[in-house]
Amino acid sequence: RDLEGTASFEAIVAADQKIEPRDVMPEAYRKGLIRQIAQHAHSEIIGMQPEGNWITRAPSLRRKAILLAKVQDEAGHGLYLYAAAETLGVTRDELTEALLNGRQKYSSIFNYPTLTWADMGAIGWLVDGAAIVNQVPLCRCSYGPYARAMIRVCKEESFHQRQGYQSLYVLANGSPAQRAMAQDAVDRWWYPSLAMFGPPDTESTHSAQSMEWKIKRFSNDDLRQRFVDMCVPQAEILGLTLPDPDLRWNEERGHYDFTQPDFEELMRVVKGDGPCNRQRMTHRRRAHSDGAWVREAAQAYAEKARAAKGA
Ligand code: FAQ
Repeated sequence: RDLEGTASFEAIVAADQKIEPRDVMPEAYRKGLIRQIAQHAHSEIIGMQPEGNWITRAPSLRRKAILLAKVQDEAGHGLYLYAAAETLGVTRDELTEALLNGRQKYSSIFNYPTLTWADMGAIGWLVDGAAIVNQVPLCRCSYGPYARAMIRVCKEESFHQRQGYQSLYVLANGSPAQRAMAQDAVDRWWYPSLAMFGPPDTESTHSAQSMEWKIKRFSNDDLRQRFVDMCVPQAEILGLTLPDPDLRWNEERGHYDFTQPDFEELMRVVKGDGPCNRQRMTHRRRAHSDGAWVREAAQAYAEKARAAKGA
């Protein structure tokens, strides 16, 4: 495949087969994938913080064990994704550095605060729900290592989504105060979750190229609509209201009409000016420098083991 060059790349993509790390690929494809996969990996790692905030305050041992496991899964997802990005010729150190110096981004959603326990339920239901709608099509993306990582990630995300929904269901059917807490969490997380899908198609800079290369399979707006259509009946079962007075079924379109999120707010948050951007990055920098001794110890151990093998 190497000798055939770019034409062969196009043939593989056209045939819906996978591009693998050793295949020749256009430089822009490689760079675009590094951008998206790295941003995705950083999101998983930064995404541990909002929920990490509630581990010590979970209302029962069972809920605590579940939340711990979920946050741990997110670390695992970050690691698969960094490994997938590394197959494109970047190192984990370079990716970490790009996050810490602000050259690479992470999802806007993790710059919002987790104010109450009900936020754990709302994040599972809405944030993991949005992540699944966005990621299931990525299991069929043209780059093999990314597509394969997504299969396992999606299986775990769907468990995360169900646990969040169940947790929110318990609160929604609990005392009036618990019910109010659940409604408040949904009110705060709804629009930031809709914004996770990115800018509207008319303003999405990467969509056309990414769809041509079969990295993206559906547009930002199509996935956002799919997510809304999925959430409305689920909200009814919860007995909670989605905070959009204009949300209604459109018989002609066969979809729900809804109010779009504030895309100016999305861009502000992406550029670093959301409610928790500074806190998230400060924490991440501190965790990275606090972990230096672990990296050094692992390196020293690996060198010793290598020397012992050679001896
Ligand atoms: N946040 O041209 P497009 C999770 C940027 S789920 C920040 O439309 P594209 C699981 C975009 O990068 C969250 N930036 O871009 C979890 C670009 O800027 P650039 C992570 C955003 O790539 C759950 C510019 O705007 N999931 O972690 C956002 O075609 C619970 C123009 O946008 C993924 O990353 C945003 N919301 O489409 C963990 C999924 N939206 O790079 C813990 C993979 C747009 O040129 C707890 N990624 N931007 O400077 C994707 O599917 C795509 O990259 C999109 C954006 C759909 C996010």
